[in-house]
Amino acid sequence: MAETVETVQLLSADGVLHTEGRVAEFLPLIERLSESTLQRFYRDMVVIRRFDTEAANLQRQGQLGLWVPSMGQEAAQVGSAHAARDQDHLFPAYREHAVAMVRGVDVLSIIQLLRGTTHGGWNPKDSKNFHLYTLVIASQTLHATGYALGITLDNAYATGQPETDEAVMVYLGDGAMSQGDLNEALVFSASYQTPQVFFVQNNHWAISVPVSVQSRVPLYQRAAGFGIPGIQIDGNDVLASFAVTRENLDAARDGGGPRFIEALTYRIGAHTSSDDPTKYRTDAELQSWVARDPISRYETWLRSRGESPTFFSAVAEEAEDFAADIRARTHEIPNPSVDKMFDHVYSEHHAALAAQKEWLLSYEASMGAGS
Ligand SMILES: Cc1ncc(C[n+]2csc(CCOP(=O)(O)OP(=O)(O)O)c2C)c(N)n1
Ligand SMILES: [Mg+2]
Repeated sequence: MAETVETVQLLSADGVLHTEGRVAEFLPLIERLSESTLQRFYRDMVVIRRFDTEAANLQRQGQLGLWVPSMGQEAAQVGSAHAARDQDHLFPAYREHAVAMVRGVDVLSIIQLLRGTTHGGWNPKDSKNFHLYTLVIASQTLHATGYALGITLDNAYATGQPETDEAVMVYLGDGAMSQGDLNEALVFSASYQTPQVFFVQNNHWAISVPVSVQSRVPLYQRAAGFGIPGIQIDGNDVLASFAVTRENLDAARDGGGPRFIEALTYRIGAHTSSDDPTKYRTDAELQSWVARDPISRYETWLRSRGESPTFFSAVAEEAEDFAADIRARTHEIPNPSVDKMFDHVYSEHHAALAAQKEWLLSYEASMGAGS
């Protein structure tokens, strides 16, 4: 039988900060934050939501092949991303637009990816070790654990101590919990006590399959079977997401081995622009999550502690400018030449590929100018 679940929530759905019970252990991490950091959480959530709607519109207008909405998951992403330290390595799935932005990725790169003009998008070395999007479900968990294992080994040779400077965080979804890759990553991570956090955004759906089918116990409780401490948080609470992730990443960094966080949240939009969620979920369920919106509860809290109305209007204006800039730059993205797809298949010259490239170029040329 599953044990009783205690979800860590610092901010209630109506924006009141809890101070009693288990949350007390996390409050000092929030109390230490500067006003500008608290403002930044709000700004990032609002800007990325506006980006998300703009990108969805661009997809409907034929500018993108596909869009993957992140609406509703802003608090889980913004809180955890700010909890990571600059030297940490973050491995995303494909919906972590807010994490990308916080780590310094120009999110136009995500647009380019879904427009099909780039196959990678950004260089992790230029974006505070935010690694590339991964569409093969849960494969990034193995990449992350492999990287974390490398840190462990380097550290063992260099210092012989378990503490490290760098930690790793991997983002995955509730559906990814059912993949073999994730379960292998958990085994290796526990065996070798890698400095890493598994951050699951349980948005309750894996396309049309509800999490209730994927797991008969709360997802975080599975971690215990691997010998990994697990915790469940209200993923729509940016403060809980920040504080719990900060504590767990630092524990992993300090030699405590891997940690597992399940952030309860909800995908307000469709799985992708190719999906119609009205076919498999009820409006009542959707509305129950809209009522627990991550941005409005945080705004209520900021206002209750005296944040000025001009701050909120400035952020709204910034979000509009951000979206307008994305739209303008999307229209300016150049089309890559057709032979570009061959460029990074092999690191060295490959005769068969060269022949294919030559064939495609001559075929294109046979179409005449303007093809
Ligand atoms: C190995 C693999 N199997 C199937 C798919 C098709 N697929 C794409 S997204 C998805 C659902 C993933 O759900 P979840 O892990 O909860 O992430 P979410 O999309 O909800 O963020 C599936 C099955 C895939 N991309 N890779
Ligand atoms: Mg999911």
